Amino acid sequence: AKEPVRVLVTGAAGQIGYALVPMIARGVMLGADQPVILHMLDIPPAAEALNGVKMELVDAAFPLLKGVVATTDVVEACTGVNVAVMVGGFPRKEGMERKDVMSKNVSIYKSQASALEQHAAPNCKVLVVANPANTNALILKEFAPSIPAKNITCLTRLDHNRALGQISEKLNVQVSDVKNVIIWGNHSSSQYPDVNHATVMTPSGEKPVRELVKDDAWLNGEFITTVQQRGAAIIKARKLSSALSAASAACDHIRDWVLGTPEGTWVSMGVYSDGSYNAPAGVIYSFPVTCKNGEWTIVQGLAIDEFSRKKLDLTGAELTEEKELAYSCLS
Ligand code: NAX
Repeated sequence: AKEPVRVLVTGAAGQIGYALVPMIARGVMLGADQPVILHMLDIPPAAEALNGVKMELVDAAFPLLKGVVATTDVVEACTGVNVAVMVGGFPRKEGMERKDVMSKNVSIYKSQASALEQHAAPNCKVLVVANPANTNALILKEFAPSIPAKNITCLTRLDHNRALGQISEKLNVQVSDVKNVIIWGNHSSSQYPDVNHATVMTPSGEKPVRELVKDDAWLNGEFITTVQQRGAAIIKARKLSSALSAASAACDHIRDWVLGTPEGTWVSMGVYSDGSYNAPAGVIYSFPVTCKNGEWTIVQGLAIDEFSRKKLDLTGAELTEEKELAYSCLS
């Protein structure tokens, strides 16, 4: 039998946490044959709710779940973890300045970076979900210098999956037949959902999405804004932000990273930029990646047209600005 993998979920008493922990305990993240031990962290005001989640995990009697650590102590939470999903953060409240929210999250991610660096298992893989996700991940990277930069990522898979969903609805095809959309840049409304290399499997083979949709105005307009603003549309409808889709995307992200992407398929991940595609280097930027043996690689050589170039630059500039704002919170 396989050794259990320890998976940390921060903000585990929140709504994404509530959707995510049962998925992990059922093997959705790491595979149906992979035992897990869940580490759940939240802050003291949420301690009682966190304990309630732990009670429900016990009550669900998940065969793969070999243990649960529910704590408000960051060191206990981080000790020995192989995978860390960072969902906890400080939300933007009405009337709050962007800089104040950034400042709160910078201090959270700075201290959690140190705890992970000192106490997580070697080669721990980190996924930041909490917003501003790219910049929280960057802060985590900066303050955990002994964790390889390759191990620190942020979630743009929800945006990627939303783009697949929109194409599938538009063409009335199965979402599993659509692939290779790309989310470029920031997980914010400046992100660029790109379908220029996306395809659909049809009875007569793989066809480009553009050829099948035959509506460039929609693809260059409404499609992009729908994906960019989907989070706001969910809040309007549910009076709560996306939770089950975010949890599912977090599982997809880690699963593909650990177990690999299928041949010929790429996914979107926020990763430490090396300047590929002339994106700013030194920020966490979402790229198309393939994964093999637990490592991601940016897909190279894709053609970027003038329309796309502008959008890649715009979201890159926003990330550079966020980085500067985050650094100004440190001093
Ligand atoms: P909730 O407010 O329901 O849950 C957040 C939880 O984090 C709370 O239980 C809170 O007590 C806890 N928390 C706060 N500070 C903490 C700390 N220092 N250490 C540990 N836990 C802490 O929010 P939820 O809807 O679950 O969303 C969580 C985060 O995901 C938010 O930042 C949200 O903006 C972000 N999202 C990111 C998405 C993405 O695609 N990257 C999509 C969904 C979501 O909006």
